[in-house]
Formats: sequence, structure tokens, C-alpha cells
Amino acid sequence: MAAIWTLQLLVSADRACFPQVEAAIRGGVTLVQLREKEMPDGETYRVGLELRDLVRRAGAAFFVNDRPDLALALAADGVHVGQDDLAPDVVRRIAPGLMIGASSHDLDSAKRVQGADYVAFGPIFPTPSKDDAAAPTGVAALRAAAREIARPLVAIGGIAVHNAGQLQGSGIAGVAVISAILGAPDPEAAARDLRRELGL
Ligand code: 3NM
Repeated sequence: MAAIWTLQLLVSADRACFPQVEAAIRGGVTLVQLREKEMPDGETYRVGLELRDLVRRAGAAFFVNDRPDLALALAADGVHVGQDDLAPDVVRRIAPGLMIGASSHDLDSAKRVQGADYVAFGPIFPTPSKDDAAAPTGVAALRAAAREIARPLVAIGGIAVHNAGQLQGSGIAGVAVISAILGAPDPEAAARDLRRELGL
């Protein structure tokens, strides 16, 4: 069976995306992560409750990006923290019931992650979805990290159906995407095609 972080979809708190999220889960998305950087907390919480219920009904896991407090408030399955957020070992202490993902951008930062259930690594390719993204690492760096990091490694950044085949056999446990699914005319097919190209 696929681990819950096999194919992650990151979404903002936007009800207009709900049909795409449902379709993507039908196509094989295993985890949906609420990633909302702009909306006030109260509204993010209200939309998050609806998103959580939709995601669970559709059979996927629900994570919150950056914010352990919001993840707890929403009774999420987990939280994904970046390098400027609370560190995974601190999150574990205050929220022992949450699964934890953590971002890394190169081998050194991936090695420094402590106490997370999986480590995200990227951007692998140029990404249209994050203005302040680090320089792309490329696939060779991803392969090297997957060899050295004992925790499950999740590739992120610019991954799409046309380049996902390059990641086959790299040792990753999964990928996380935005535009490859939310920018696709058929999100269900996009998710299915990604899983096929990745061999995951
Ligand atoms: N984090 P897309 S890249 C949210 O490398 C995010 O840490 C990244 O979107 C990182 O699949 C990224 O459209 C954006 O490239 C991913």
C-alpha cells in the first residue's frame, strides 16, 4: 500500500479548488496539505474544516503547512514545517499526535532535520508556484539525498507529468505538487499520470 506521503497536493484555503481536490484524490493523491499564507486565521480555519472533511471523506490524509497551532485546531493528521517554522522536535513535544514533515533544500539541510516522519527536498526543478524558492537542486542531488537520508524523502518543486519519469528509481518515497495538478485541465488524470510516471 502507498504511504500517505506518496503523492501530496498543496492547496490554499479556496473553496473553488474543492472539486479539483476531490478529483485529484480519485486519481491517486494520498495527502492534501493546506498551505495558506495570506488569509486571516479565522477564515482559514473555517475553510480548513470543510477541506479536512472533504479530504477525509475522499480517503486521503490532511496536513497543514507551517502552523502546528492550526493543525491542532483543525484536528489534522499532520503538519509540514519549513526551515523558519518551529522545528520538528519542538512540534513533537507540543503536538505528539501529529505526523510531521519538514522542508529541506540541499543535502546539509536534509541531514539536519531531526524528528520528522518525512523530509521534503527541493525545489528539484524551477517552480512556478513559490516566489522565494531556492535554486533548483536537480535530480542528481535528489538521488544523493535519497541515498544518505534514512527518513522517507519527498521531492518537491516543478514536478510534472512530463518530467516525473526522471525521478523513477531515485529512492524517493513520494512527491508533492501544486501546478501539475491544480493547473491541469483534468486533475484526476494528472494525479494518475504522475503516479504512473513515478512508478509509485
Ligand atoms: N516548496 P509546484 S517548491 C511549496 O522547494 C513549495 O521548498 C518548495 O509547487 C520547496 O509543484 C514549492 O507547482 C512549490 O512547483 C511547489
